[in-house]
Amino acid sequence: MPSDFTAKADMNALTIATRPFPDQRPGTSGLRKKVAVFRQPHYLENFIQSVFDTLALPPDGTLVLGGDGRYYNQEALPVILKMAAANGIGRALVGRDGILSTPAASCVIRQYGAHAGIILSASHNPGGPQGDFGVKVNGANGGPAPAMLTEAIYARSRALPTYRILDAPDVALDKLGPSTLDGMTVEVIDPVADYAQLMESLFDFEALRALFRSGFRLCFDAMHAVTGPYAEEILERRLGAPAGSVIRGEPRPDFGGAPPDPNLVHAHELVRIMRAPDAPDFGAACDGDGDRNMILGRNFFVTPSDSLALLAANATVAPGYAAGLKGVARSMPTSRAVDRVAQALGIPCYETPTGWKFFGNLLDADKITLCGEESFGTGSNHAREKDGLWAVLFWLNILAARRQPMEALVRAHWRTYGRHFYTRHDYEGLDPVAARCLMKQLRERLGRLPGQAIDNRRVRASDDFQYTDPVDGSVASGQGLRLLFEDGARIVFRLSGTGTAGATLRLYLEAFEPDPARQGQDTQQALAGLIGVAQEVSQLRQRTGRAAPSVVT
Ligand code: VG1
Ligand code: CO
Repeated sequence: MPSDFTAKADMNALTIATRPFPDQRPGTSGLRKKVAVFRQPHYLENFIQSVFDTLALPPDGTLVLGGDGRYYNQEALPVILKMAAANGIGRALVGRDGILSTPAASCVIRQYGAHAGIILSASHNPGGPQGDFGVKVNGANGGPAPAMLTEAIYARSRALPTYRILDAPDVALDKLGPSTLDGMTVEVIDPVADYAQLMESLFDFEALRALFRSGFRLCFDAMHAVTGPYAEEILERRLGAPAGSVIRGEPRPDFGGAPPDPNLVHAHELVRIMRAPDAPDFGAACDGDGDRNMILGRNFFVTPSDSLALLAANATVAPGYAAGLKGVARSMPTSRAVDRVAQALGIPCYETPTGWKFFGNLLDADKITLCGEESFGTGSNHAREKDGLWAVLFWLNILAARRQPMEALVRAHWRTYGRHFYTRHDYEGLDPVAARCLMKQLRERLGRLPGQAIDNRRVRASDDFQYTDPVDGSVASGQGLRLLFEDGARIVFRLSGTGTAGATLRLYLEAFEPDPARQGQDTQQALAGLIGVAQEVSQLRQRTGRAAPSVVT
C-alpha cells in the first residue's frame, strides 16, 4: 500500500491523491470505454494502479506492454511506463512504437517468463477520438486475467485513494534495445520477430512457400489495424506471397474510419474481392488487436464454428500438431460442429462461457490443444489468446497438404460429420434497462417451455448457462439463456460484455442437418423457423422496438 511502499530509486515518484471511479469493472475482455471516458483526469491512472496493487508483482518483476496502435495508445503508453517504474516493477518489455498484437503479447509473456502483460486495445470496437479504448490485463501464463482477478481489480478501483507515477520525461519507444526509467529497465523489442518464429515452429513453411510458388493467391485484409506488419513479414516476406497480397496493411489510429471487425459486414472490401470472377484462392481478415480471424474461400464463407471443426479434423497435417490433439473446447454459443469431430477422434470436448479467459486453465492443465469461439476466434496451446494470423497459417497449411479448394474441403467435412447451420444476430445500442428486462422475462418464460412443441421441434431443456471450471472448481453463472431442442437445434440469448454504448443483445441460432442433400441451403433460410421462435419467445420487437438485427454474422 502507498505508505509502506519502497522503490529502488523512487526519487521522482509522486503519490497522487485521487477519487475512485465507480465504473472500472472489466467486461468479457478488459476494461473498454469511449476514449472520452479514459481521457478524464486520473481515469487511466486509477485503473492501472488498481491493476498493479492487485497483481502485486515481485520487485524484480517483468511486465509486457503493447497495444493495437489505436488512438490514445500513444498517450497511455508513457503514463503506464512511468507508473510501472514508480510501482517498483523491475523491467518492462515494450513492442517498438508500443505495438504488440494480443496474440504476440501472449507469446512474448510466455517466451520471456514475464509476470504480467498490459495490452492497450478495444479489439474489434471502433477507434479514433470518438471511438473506444481499452486495457486488457494478462497473467504470467500469457492469458487474460481470470474473473477472480478482474473482480479484485474492480474492487480495488472502488476504494483507491492514491496512485504513483514518476515525474520524468517520456521514454523513446521507436528504437530497439534497453534504456532505464528511474530504477526500471525498459526494453524495446521487435513486435513481430518472436511471434513469427513461433509460427515457423508450428507450420510447414516449406510447404507454404511451395504453395505460393505454384500460383496460389491470397488476399489478407489487415483492416488498417495491428496485423499489417505481422502479415507482411510472415505472408509476403517469409512465405513469398506476392507483394500486395496484404491489403490495408498500414496500421492507423482510427483504422481508416471503420470498425476493425472481421466479419462479412465490416470487411466488405475483402468480401467484394472474394466474390469477383477472378477472386484469389483464399481470403482472410483480422481484427483491431489481431486475435480474431475471418476465413473465406472463392465466393465462400466459413463460419468460425466450422473453421474450428475443420482445424480439429485436419490438425495433424501441421507439424506443431502432428502428435494429435489432447482435447478441444468451444464457448457455449459456438456451434457444436467441433463436438462431432472430438467424438470421432475420441477426445474430450469442453463447453465454456464466452471469453478467452475460460480456456486458460484447460490449456495450462494440458486438457485441450485447440479451442475457439463463434465470434471469429480460434487458438491453441501455442499461446493463451486467440490468434488470427495463426488461424490463417493453419488453414494455409491444411490447403497446402490437402490440395483441394477450400469450399470442396468444407463441403466434404459436412458430408462426413453433418452440417451445423449457424448464425448470430446482434441487436446493438439497445436501452440497457429494456435489454435487462427482456432477459429477465425471458428467463422466466423459458422455464415453462421444456416438453412443448414449437415450430415442429420439441423443447428438450432450457437454462441459464453455468460453468464449473474442471481445474480450479470456480463457478461462472448467468452466462447465457439457452433453449435446447430434441433434434439438437439451439437458441441462445446473451448480453454482450464488450460494448461501450447501450446494451447489445446477441442471439445465437444453430440447427443440425445430417442429410447431404439439404446441406446446400442458405443459412438464414435454413434457420428461419428458429429465428421466428427466438423473436417470438423473447418478444424482441415489442421490448426493443427493433424489427431487425443490426449485424448478422
Ligand atoms: C465478444 C465475443 C467473445 C469474445 C470477446 C472478446 O464478447 O462475443 O466471444 O471473446 O468479444 O473478443 P461479448 O461479451 O461482446 O459477446 V476481442 O477480439 O475483444 O478480445
Ligand atoms: Co480482438
